[in-house]
Amino acid sequence: YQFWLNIGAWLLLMTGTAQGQNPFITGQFTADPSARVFGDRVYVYPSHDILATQGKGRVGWFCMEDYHVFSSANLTDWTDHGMIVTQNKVPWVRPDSYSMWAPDCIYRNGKYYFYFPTAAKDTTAYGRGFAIGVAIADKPTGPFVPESTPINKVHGIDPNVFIDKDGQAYLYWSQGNIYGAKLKENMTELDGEVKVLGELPGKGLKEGPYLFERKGIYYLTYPHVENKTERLEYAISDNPLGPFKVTGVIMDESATGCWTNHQSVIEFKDQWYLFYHHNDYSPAFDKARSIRVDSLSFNADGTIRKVKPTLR
Ligand code: FUB
Repeated sequence: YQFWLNIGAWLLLMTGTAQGQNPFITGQFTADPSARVFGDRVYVYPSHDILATQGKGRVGWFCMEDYHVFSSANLTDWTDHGMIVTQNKVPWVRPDSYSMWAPDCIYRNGKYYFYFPTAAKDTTAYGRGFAIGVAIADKPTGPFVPESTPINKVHGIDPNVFIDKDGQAYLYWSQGNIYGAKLKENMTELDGEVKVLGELPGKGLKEGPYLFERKGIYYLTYPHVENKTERLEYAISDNPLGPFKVTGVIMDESATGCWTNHQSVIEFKDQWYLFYHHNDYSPAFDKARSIRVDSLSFNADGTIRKVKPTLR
């Protein structure tokens, strides 16, 4: 039965939508889109969902072994620049893990820093095994060279990096709750203590942090699940490390029944956008997801207007 569900999902994916519609990437399953504006293009660094088979990943669960990057000058025509990092080439990864989960990428001083979580071989040092690594490139499309070890003192998933106007960089990640710390100028080491970020809702899993700044307000966005599926929420602060005050919902629980959602926010050509995912191409199996984008807007007081996912 699962076989026929998978075949159905693949057919939907390969024959997907016309360009310019949601989901906007066809030809492969994508999730956890981290969008960035580099120059005059938008680059999207998503996770890459594949289907686990006996002996490769855990059947019925997430299965991810590499990352691709996509770019567009108009958010309609997308180019797949190919695979930029694979678990086989990362020296500290557990080779049977297939858990290259939600990544992020940022530019600093002529280099592009790609952050990714995955299971580490060294489970003594990294608890349940999830650590966060960095791969560095001269161009947004790579080639990215992974560092030989993950970032020291960071245990968790879903890295996100923010560079403030004063040049200070911050790393955020999740492990049940959301954590943040300053990064050194080299972008590969923490600089100072790890902080739990403020008064986020106590109940339920919070993951996928993505921080952005607009008109002096720091917005910490994150998926939060209390019941069955994740809701995109946000909290605000006047400081990148908080304390943050829970402020509202950006997107309600998934309309398609996808357990996860995961967001990023950019401003491109004077318009704000929310990137997120659903499982449109695989309605019967929500570990095969597809990334989407919709416009985002703000009220006069800086609060975010709720986004309704556009239909296919
Ligand atoms: O894609 C695997 C995990 O699912 C991500 O790391 C979470 O944010 C959730 O989307």
